[in-house]
Amino acid sequence: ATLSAQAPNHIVVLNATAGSPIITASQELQKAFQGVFNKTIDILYAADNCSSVIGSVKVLIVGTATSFNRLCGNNSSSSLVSSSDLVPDGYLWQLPSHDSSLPTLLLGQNERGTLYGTFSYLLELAQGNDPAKTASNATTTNGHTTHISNPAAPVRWVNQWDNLDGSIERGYGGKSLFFSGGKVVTDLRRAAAYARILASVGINAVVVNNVNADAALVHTPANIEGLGRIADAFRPYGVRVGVSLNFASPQSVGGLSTYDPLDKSVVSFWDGVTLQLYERIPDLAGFLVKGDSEGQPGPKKYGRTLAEGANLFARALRKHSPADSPGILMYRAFVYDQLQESNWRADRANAAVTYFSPLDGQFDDNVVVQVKYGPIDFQVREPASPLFGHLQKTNAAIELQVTQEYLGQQCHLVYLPPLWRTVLDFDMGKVDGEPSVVRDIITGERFNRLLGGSAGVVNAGTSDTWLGSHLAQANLYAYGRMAWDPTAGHDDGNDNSSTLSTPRHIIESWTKLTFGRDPTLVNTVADMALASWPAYENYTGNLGTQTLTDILYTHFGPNPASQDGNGWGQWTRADKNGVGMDRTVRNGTGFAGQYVGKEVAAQFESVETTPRDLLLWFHHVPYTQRLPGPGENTTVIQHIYDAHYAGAETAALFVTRWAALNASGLIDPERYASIARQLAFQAGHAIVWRDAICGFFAGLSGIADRHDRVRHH
Ligand code: GCW
Repeated sequence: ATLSAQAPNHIVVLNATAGSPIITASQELQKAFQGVFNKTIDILYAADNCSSVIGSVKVLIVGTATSFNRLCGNNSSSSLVSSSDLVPDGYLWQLPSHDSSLPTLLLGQNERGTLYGTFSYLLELAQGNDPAKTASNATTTNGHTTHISNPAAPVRWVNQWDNLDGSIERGYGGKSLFFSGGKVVTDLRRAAAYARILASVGINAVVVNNVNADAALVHTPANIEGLGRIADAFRPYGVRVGVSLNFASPQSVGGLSTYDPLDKSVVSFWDGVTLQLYERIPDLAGFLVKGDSEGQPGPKKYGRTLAEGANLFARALRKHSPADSPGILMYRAFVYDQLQESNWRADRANAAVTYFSPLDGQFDDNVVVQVKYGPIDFQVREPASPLFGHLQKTNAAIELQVTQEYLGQQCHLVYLPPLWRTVLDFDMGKVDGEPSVVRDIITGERFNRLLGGSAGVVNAGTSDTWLGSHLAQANLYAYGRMAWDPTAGHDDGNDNSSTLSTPRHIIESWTKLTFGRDPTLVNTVADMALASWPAYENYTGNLGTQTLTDILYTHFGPNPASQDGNGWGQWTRADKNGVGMDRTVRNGTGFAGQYVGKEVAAQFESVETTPRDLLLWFHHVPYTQRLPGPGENTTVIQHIYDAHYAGAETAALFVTRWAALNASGLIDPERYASIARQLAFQAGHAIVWRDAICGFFAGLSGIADRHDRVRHH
């Protein structure tokens, strides 16, 4: 009852033009008050002053802080708000105490910020929370509570790996929302609905096409027009379009004899493309480029550095974008060579630092180097990429993967925030006496950079569930929350009353918003989610040996034998005596020495001080090696058996936990059944995994399971 009292008599929109995110914000409020409190509330528009609309009546005002001060600041029933604490996309709420007649204010630093402030306000109401009470860093003075929220970083992007033919690389949720048959689709209503989802969690741009970019995308006026239509569909939600480019386009579609980034004709080719794009999309977010990686063309062919390659696009963007918000060039650090496995010191994990560290300081200011969280490729466990510590004069963003490529491809429940936290909280070690934690590096705070942030590979598609699984949506929600605040879900041991202070809080809030607030329901989903990544790690590849899935093509299901014996470089070096990659400086690939902090490098140099989770990532050990560190010091081989059995048992428990919800009727039949089917598959597949991995290692090592469970041929 107290909450529904928060519904105003009128919603007042300040100074907004048609299609502005502010208008969207007012419509979302109207929809929500109708849906949540069953109240019909009208929208009033205030263009030049707000005295006619505020005063005696209870109003909720949406707009930018600047317009508020200009239009309403001198009104008798309101005073100026202080907007100096807001950064672009940030917002403030000013919430009157219940007996006050002051207006409720939802004000953004810019139009996008207004929408973010509105959504986050509504997310609180929809969870049954009183926004005035749950707001962290809120101050209460004469009759109202003020809460300010700023994004920690400007880059909060999504990457879609959509191809022009409508397929999505590593997409598990249907076909592309944007492309079909080489063109942009006509009906973009689903694309707009996707932008709404993204805006609700603070995402501000989507790169709509695959990093393995089709050169033809930017080639025809029809496609540029199509990209423009996507941008038009996104704009009311404050989501901007970004485009992946193919380095070789000047040659393959432009008819030039070269794509050398220093060649004048190449420079003017990209100038032309960029100009055309900005003519149609004045708020284009920028470009994303994958060069010299996995067969993609790049600057190396012409003996140019990756920085010269990146700056080519950055300069075209700089030239044609608005000076106050230059287009951003995201340049992927995912560059590696195929190596000879017979060379004990060869290591794909070394590549990013080898290529990018010498270039630190050579990238233009509007370049952001986009670094996958781990040095290999979205594995179930990796140490954070050491490259983060080397980008001290270069803007950096972290690349996370919401699409569960190596993590069960949406057929397995794997709740990812705990994995992401291990990377965001990873300390690269002391540089000039100060710690260098990944979350502080990507926000630009640690090395004093103006740009930085997060890129999440999402791959939503035409599936009713967007991602191909109801529960996988929690990862998208969490991604947005963590991109806005990379400390979200970081449990610092203090109960700072933030609603998102642990990974559990994030999943609880998502569950309330998605399924309802019943405590049994919320606890069940949260317990399962939090157990899911450890379980998946247990029944796939534990101790840091990577996922052990089929590496050659599908990246789905167990195939431990596929890791080794090829040039992909995701080796485990499993043989009859032992397993693990020796990445020490002393005797291995030297990867451990890439961490800028000497103390971090030293920790990984010895088996005794390496965390168990990463043992086989850093060391090649005999199967009879005892596990280091606290806990049962069983052998490596026995741990492999035990973990796989434990992981599969946990997956089996999900099925019964979920079934209990049906018995109590806490969830609608359709979603209940869909999730039940997924969990049943997962439980079965976990056994397939368990037996494949245990059998493989039993056969190779010839060492029996102490509990006599493992069979092999
Ligand atoms: O993880 C690998 C994927 C490729 C992907 C590549 C990349 C888009 O298997 O499908 O290509 O990484 O991130 O570029």
